[in-house]
Amino acid sequence: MTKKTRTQVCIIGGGPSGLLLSQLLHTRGIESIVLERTTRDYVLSRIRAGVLEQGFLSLMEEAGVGQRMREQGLPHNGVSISYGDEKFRIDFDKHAGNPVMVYGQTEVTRDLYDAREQVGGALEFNVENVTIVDAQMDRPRVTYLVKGEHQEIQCDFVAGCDGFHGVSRKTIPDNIRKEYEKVYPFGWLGILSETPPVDHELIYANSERGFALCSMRNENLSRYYIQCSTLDKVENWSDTDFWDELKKRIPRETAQKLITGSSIEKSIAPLRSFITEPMRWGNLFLCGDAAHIVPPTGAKGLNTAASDVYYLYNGLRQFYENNDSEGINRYAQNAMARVWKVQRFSWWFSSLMHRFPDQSEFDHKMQIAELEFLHSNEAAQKAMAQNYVGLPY
Ligand code: FAS
Ligand code: PHB
Repeated sequence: MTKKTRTQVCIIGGGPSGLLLSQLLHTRGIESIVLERTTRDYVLSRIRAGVLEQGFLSLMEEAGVGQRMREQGLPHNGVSISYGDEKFRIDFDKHAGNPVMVYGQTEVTRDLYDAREQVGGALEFNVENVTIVDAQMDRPRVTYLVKGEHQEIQCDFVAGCDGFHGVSRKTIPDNIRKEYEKVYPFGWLGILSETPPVDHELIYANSERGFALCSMRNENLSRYYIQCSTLDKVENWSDTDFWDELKKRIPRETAQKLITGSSIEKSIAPLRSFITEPMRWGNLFLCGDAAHIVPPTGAKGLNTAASDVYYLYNGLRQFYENNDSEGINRYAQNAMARVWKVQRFSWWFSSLMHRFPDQSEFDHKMQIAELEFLHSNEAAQKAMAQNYVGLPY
């Protein structure tokens, strides 16, 4: 028996994009449902982003879920960049007037799930075979299975927040969709360890042996990454091997301070730049990783999902509150304009900081020259700071 239900906005994907959109819509009395393929615990088990832009914080506050982030998040007013034993700081206060917030995506998603559940938000887990029907019509429908039972939802709009491997992007016909992709010839091996961070701010390291990143979640939870081969496997790396390699990629004076410990999570992420156009097809709107992927070097993945949510949420508000479609009609154009600028920064920073297998001596000299220029030039540091803390929405 198909249980027919109806809502205003059907959101596919219960990651940060879908949950933030659903909670923001709720604050304006706009009804939505979130359909998630896995479970709340599975979503929370994924260790991902760690740095939030000011725009993200403002959206979380507007959604009424900013309290724990304000209490437990770590505001950072700068970041360090090292090459060999050289290290310099990019001052966000001086060059951008805004800090970033170190607060893990896991905690963001937990806060959003708690908020949705507190208000009885419609959440369906373990959904299968999600299909978007009549996205071009006035009354799109979404069908899916839960425990083998067929369900159908009628709605005004569908928000495709189902990430890179979701169904939404592929609902847009191949002859309409244009995709751009750059796959990087390396990945990131990341670990989480219950150890104090090596420094009070993040350190991005370019070394002869490859990129490394020293990050954190709080005063006793550190997150480290080293560039690895795309063919590498987590099981090839003992904790000792990881720590030894990390020490060889960061400045000696930093390596001497590093407190190592057992990893509580270890994973390898591939790196790619990916964009889909258009981000809207009829009444289907793509949001976050469903529409674009950036290499994590610039900490922009989660933050660009937030700017998409900002444009879509305000467009839907305008539609429902003022019967004005201008915002949703401009969604794809507004979101995409910012996405390309973020793609550029993420590509630039990734190209600057990693060792490329086919890199010539000249290419490497160009990297070092660019790092020296960034180290010495205020205008270059200003451009870096303004991109890193987040371009305006
Ligand atoms: P998400 O992928 O987070 O969420 C999509 C949700 O949709 C998932 O829960 C999925 O289960 C669900 N879904 C998929 N298909 C579905 C279907 N057919 N039906 C229903 N539900 C479906 N960003 C950073 O800034 N820094 C980082 O260090 C960083 N590391 C990353 C590491 C990895 C391995 C990955 C994959 C991404 C990383 N990112 C990082 C980017 C990441 O943080 C994303 O930008 C962020 O998760 C985007 O959120 P969503 O758009 O909600 O997509
Ligand atoms: C993280 O802490 O996971 C992190 C921080 C900054 C990045 C990427 C990942 O650029």
